[in-house]
Formats: sequence, C-alpha cells, structure tokens
Amino acid sequence: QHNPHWWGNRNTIVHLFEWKWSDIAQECESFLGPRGFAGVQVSPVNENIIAAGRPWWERYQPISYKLTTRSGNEEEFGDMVRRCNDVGIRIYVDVLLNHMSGDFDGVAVGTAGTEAEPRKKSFPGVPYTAQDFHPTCEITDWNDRFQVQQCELVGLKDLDQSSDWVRSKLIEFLDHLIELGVAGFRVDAAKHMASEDLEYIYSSLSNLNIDHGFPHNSRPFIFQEVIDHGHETVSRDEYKDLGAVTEFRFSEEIGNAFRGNNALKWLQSWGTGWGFLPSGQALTFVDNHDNQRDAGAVLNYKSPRQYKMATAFHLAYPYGISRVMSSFAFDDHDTPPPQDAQERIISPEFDEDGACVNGWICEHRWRQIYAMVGFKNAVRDTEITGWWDNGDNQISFCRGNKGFLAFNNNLYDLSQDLNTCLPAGTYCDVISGSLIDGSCTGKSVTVNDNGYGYIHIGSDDFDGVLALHVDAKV
Ligand code: LAG
Ligand code: CA
Repeated sequence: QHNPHWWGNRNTIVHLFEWKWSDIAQECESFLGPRGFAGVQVSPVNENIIAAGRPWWERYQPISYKLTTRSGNEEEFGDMVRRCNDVGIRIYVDVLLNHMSGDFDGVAVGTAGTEAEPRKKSFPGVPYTAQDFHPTCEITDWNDRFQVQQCELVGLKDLDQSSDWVRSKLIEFLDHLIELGVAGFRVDAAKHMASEDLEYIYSSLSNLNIDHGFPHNSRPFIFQEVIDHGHETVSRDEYKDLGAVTEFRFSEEIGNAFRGNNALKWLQSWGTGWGFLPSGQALTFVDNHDNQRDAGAVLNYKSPRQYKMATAFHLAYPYGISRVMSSFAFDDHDTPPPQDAQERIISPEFDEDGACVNGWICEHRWRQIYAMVGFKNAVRDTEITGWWDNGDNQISFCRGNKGFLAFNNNLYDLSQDLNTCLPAGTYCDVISGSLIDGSCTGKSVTVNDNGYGYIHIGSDDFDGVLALHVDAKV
C-alpha cells in the first residue's frame, strides 16, 4: 500500500496542519490544483478531548470516531474530499490507532459532545471499556519492545490492537473515511503498535471509492510514523513493506547540511547512499509538526533562507515521497492554531502576493516553495546528471535535460559557467521570480548550444538557490 494515487505528473503532498475543511476545499480549488500539488495531509478528523487553551495536540487525544472537530463536521469533511478530488488533490488523514485520550479528571466532553471517562478507560461513544486497552504502564526504556508497544505513550490510554473488537472498530472508522473518498492515511505512532496487528488492519480495509475517481481495486495509501534514528529496537524495517514510513533521518540530515554542519558536496549520494529507506518506501520531509517544535538540527520556517534551500533540494533531488509542511506561527509547544475569542479556528487570509498574514505561515504559498513543486512536476521521470561542486558548499546538478539547480551555501559568490543540460534558450530562475507574460520577473539564464549558462548566486542574494526548468523557458 505504497501507491499515493496521484494525478498525472503530480508529486508533492502538503500538510495543512490544523486547517478547517472548508478552507482546505477552497485551497484545493484556488491554489493547490492550479499549482500542481498532489495531495493534502489533514489533521485528525475524529472527535477529541477539549484541552485548556486549545493546544493543537488535543487532537491527538481521541474520544470517539465521530467526525466532528474544530476543523469541521462530517458534512464539511465529505464536501472537502469531493471538491479536492475533483481538482486532482488527494486527501490523506492523520489517524490515531494506537491510543485514546490521556487522563482527565471526571467526565470529559469531546468536540462532538460525547462524554468519556478516560481515567476509567471508558469511551462509550465507540464504545471501548478497560478490557480493550493494555494495562497501564509507563514507557521508560525506548529500546524495550514491550514497553514501546504496550505501555502508554505520554500517558495516552493504549489500545490493544490484537483484540477483535478493537480491530473491528478501527477498520470501521478507516472504511468510513474511504467511503467518503480519502486516498489514504498517515498512521500516527505506528511504532507503538505491533506490525502484525497493523498488517491485519491494513489488509482488511476496503478498496478506495470508485465514485471518487479511483480505479477499481485501488488500495489505500499508508504512511506510517515510525521515528527511527538508525538503531532502534523497533525499527522502520518492520513496517516498510506494509506501507511507506516516515524517514526521520532525511529530516535531520538535510537540516544539518543546510545549517552548514555538513558540506553540500556530500549530498551527491543523497538517499539510499545515506542509509535511508528505498525511495518508494520513504515519506520524506524537511520538518513535520512535531520536530519543527524541537530545538536541534531540523530546519523550520523561522530560518527562512536555509529552509527554502533545504526545501528546494528536497523537491529537486529524486528521492522519496515528498511532503511539505504548512504551519501556523508558534512560540512554544502549546501554542494553539490561530483562533478567535470563542476558540474557533480562523480561516487564513492572504495579501496581494498570496502570502498568509493572520498567524498562518503557509510555507506552501511561498513562491520559492510552490515553484519547486512545479519544478518537480516538470522534471518527473528524469535522473540526476551533470553533478558539479566546488568541493565545499556550492553545488549544481541537472534533472535530465528538463531542469537545473544550483546552490550557494558558501560565504562567497558562485559566479561561473555551468552545464545546465538544457536545450539552448533563455530560462527564468523560478526562485528569484517567475515567467510572466513571456518575461522573467527575477534572474534569467541564457543557455548556449552546449547546454552551458552563466550562473550567479551572490553570497548575499535573498535566496541561495537558483532553479531552471523547461516549463519556465522564455
Ligand atoms: C505522535 N506521533 O506518534 C504525534 O505526531 C504527536 O504530535 C503526538 O503528541 C503523539 N504522537 C501522540 O499522538 C502530541 C504532543 C504531546 C501531547 C500528545 C497528546 O506532542 O505533547 O501530550 O499529542 O495530546 C499531552 C501533554 C503530555 C500529557 C499527554 C496526555 O503534552 O504531557 O501526558 O497530553 O494527557
Ligand atoms: Ca501501543
């Protein structure tokens, strides 16, 4: 279940973290479809506990499988899926199969009005009772398989996926979403569930809904969140044959490289050469909603110059199933999404350039990022050729004869003739500007009959990357 069911030459998934369904439907039609995105990962869709201050993470504490959250209700969800599918944008749902909510004093009321008593492991909205959960214990040793899979992740009541009842409820929930037209799932905390149990669940799911344009016998796309830095007892390899797996080492190493901790020249062997998963099994990302909040090597929107360079490399280098992050501004781990005085999530607003202004970051609307989504579509099915580097932090490479990328992460200029591998002509750099009405609003590069062009990226240029492709030829 590794096929994401993309339309045509499309390639890139965007995580619209905490967006409302009605806003995503609109975004599919007005922006994602026209810009050639392939799909959206949406926040959890089923009912969750209500936490004080409404932190984003309350959505990782389920109460029932009713489809009502702060993002909208079932009707709005169904409308979004249909409208997005109609313009070629697939929907992938973040699903919580490992656990229900954590402790809560007294009776909790969820986002759909359902009551539960988490302390007693009583969730009548499903229903689940204590016997559907593993006995309570704490994870203290992350290399102890029993603890990792059968104790409580940060105190969240741990479901027993070996039980027939739990399996049937999880399958019913996922099948309901398939019926509504989704293309697949991001499986939260997959490492905390036995792979045999997940295999049973995935293989029991319905085929995708043909009324939403999926071919007969299409299997749901699965990508599993397994944090494996390389030496874990529960490893990514136990899950990779069931579906794609999040490649966390990709995120860490690309952050390291573009922060300047590792010379860019080493990226020549990027991908499996770095010990990452095979390309078709790897879900790749510069940052995700969790690690963008951690200090460390991972880059996020707060370091925009390096972040855009890392994202350009991510989308230009042919490795993995790419997902880009679309965030809201945060100060700390608990910052809620943009909300009004009644704690309703507010819709994104855009300035005249299409950038978000009211607390949403919308990295996917940064020109340098959506332009690379277009680049990836334009160069699809070509290989890396013509690698060049200066032995340090200046690199360039071609994607067949369809695209060319150059990076300068040194403190001095890159100025020289380089092989772009492109047919002769003038091309717009899609990072510093765009092709509009037959001319470039940013840099342009003239390629001669030998495929060479003069490339300049000043060390103080706004962006340290330049990208040319055949769909932006003057
Ligand atoms: C994940 N993947 O495996 C999610 O990507 C991650 O965002 C989830 O944690 C986690 N697993 C559980 O689904 C998030 C927050 C946690 C939060 C948890 C549950 O990062 O901070 O825990 O969701 O809402 C919070 C408190 C904890 C508390 C727990 C239970 O921060 O201190 O123990 O709730 O009450
Ligand atoms: Ca578990």
